[in-house]
Amino acid sequence: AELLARLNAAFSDQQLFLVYQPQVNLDTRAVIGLEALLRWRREDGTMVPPDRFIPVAEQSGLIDTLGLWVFKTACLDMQRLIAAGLAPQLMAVNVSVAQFKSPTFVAQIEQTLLDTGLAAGRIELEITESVAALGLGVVEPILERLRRLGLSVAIDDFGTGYSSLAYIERLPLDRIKIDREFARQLQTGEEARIAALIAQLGSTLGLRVLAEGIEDAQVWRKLQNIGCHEGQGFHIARPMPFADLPAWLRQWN
Ligand code: G
Ligand code: G
Ligand code: MN
Ligand code: NA
Repeated sequence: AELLARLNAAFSDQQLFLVYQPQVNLDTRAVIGLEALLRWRREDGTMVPPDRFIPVAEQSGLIDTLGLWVFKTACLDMQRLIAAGLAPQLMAVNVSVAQFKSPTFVAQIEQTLLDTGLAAGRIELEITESVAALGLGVVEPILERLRRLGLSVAIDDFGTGYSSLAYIERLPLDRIKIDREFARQLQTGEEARIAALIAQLGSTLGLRVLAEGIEDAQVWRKLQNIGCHEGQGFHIARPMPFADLPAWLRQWN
């Protein structure tokens, strides 16, 4: 309850901001997207990790307001990059289950796109495997509506949680994001059997596959060898404030 009060205050004091992490094509090195990630810096300069405050926002219902602010800010920043001629194809925005199941979610997304003038095709929403718990009958119509608007949808942190192959086959998805645990295994020299299976699964189902957590050049190469062609991670770039993006995007290629 105390954290919630501080989070509410932080939201009105503008202590919350977004950082952006580039996503690249591992074969061509081209930047294909940016993932927006929420950050909270308290007045004394200390950071509160999203793993701590997002669950609090979810339980309190603040996530609807917060999530909408994240979405709108990411849309506006994407517009600024487009205007500067620096934007990659996609801006990826995380959506929590609590937001996703809200009856006004899709309408708010649609309205925000209208308000910001951003084309829906420039946005990818990242949902986690835990949306599966809502049931196919709930999830499928929401994804269909998002797709009709023109948005892409990725399943985030895939492979460690509550993965159901039936869901992955049935739902209208565009991309699978392999959980960073698998890049970590590759880094420590373990065999990449599961990651390879996920890459194959993506290719069988016609989904793009992106690996998270690439921390060195060897992992990058191993991922290519198992048929994974997209990635993000500290070896490419750490999540950075919007102000640092133009310089990074200009020097990358
Ligand atoms: O950026 P970092 O690795 O610390 O993020 C930790 C977790 O917080 C990740 O699982 C990420 O998906 C989640 N997260 C970061 N930003 C957002 C956001 O804007 N909305 C939601 N729902 N989750 C986020
Ligand atoms: O769950 P999600 O994919 O949304 O989480 C993204 C989080 O992963 C971000 O908070 C980001 O800081 C973190 N992250 C991104 N790249 C790397 C990496 O190469 N290594 C590690 N350990 N974390 C990463
Ligand atoms: Mn994510
Ligand atoms: Na993830």
